[in-house]
Amino acid sequence: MDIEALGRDIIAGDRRALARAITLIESGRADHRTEAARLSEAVRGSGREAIRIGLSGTPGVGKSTFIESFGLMLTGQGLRVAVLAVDPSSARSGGSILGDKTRMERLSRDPAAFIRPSPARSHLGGVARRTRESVALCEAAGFDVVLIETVGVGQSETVVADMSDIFVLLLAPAGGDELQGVKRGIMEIADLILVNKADGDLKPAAQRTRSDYAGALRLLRKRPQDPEGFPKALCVSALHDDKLSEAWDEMRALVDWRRAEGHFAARRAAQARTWFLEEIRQGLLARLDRPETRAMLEHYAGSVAEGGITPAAAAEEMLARMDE
Ligand SMILES: Nc1nc2c(ncn2[C@@H]2O[C@H](COP(=O)(O)OP(=O)(O)OP(=O)(O)O)[C@@H](O)[C@H]2O)c(=O)[nH]1
Ligand SMILES: [Mg+2]
Repeated sequence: MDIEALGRDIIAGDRRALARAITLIESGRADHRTEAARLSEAVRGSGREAIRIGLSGTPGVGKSTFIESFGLMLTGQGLRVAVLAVDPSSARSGGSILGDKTRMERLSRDPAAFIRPSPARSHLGGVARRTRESVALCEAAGFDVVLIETVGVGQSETVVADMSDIFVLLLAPAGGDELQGVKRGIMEIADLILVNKADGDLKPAAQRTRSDYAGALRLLRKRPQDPEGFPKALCVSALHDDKLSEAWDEMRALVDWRRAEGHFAARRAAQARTWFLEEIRQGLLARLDRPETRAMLEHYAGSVAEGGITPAAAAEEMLARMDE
């Protein structure tokens, strides 16, 4: 494959080239990994910068509905929007792709939008790495906004926040006065909380939920990357297109402030460091899978099991041999 030509086609805005490149990135084959790394490097100099928005929320909260409405609003303003997803749970992936095809029907037909569902059947680390590289490709392809969706399971919110400029948490109106079991760690990474379904009978509950969360956000430690009034909680209705432009105004205000204050670039720099260290960690782990290393592992594991050497001494010896 001519990687340099593929990179040029992506930068020229060729959507088929972008789709092909993401398929390459999603491949687990070692030669494809090498090509994907070359491709990432080839598009690095595009000089384009999208707003990367991470979006998380539990199943049924309205993520797909929100992305469809919000995405159409943005394309209506002349912006180009890419939608990617981090969904590590294999059980859901088939269903969620199907569901999203119907729920994002209009957006997926919009020529200014590009939607790519999460690759199926993979662990979080693998999906994260592929999504992160795909985000960079979408950015190079000239998309103004890249939405990265994740369903709130386990570590996936943190992973998405680590590849986003701003992180948006979507919530549903709560019945009682409890804070819906949103973990403190998630609250701490949220830049904007949107209480969705603030329409019809649910509106009063949505407003109560919003003010509960606004109160909870005020109790959190002040972060240097926030201007006055952030993080913020708002009510929206994805189904009725209500308050979506207000939500976008808040996102833009936050991004503008962070750009002006240097936090935007600093966050991306910190993310690049994090992902580099993660690549190294993954690369070292992958070395354990090499046949000669596996054989060595088996050899030492056998000795350890027989009591011929302690686990610590065996590990020391094997690591020293691997360094040779
Ligand atoms: N009343 C109301 N219903 C909504 C709103 N947004 C979404 N819904 C409904 O909530 C249900 C779930 O919406 P989805 O957009 O599929 O939710 P999701 O978060 O993508 O769900 P998963 O993909 O399963 O994680 C659907 O029946 C939507 O019509 C809203 O703003 N108001
Ligand atoms: Mg969905």
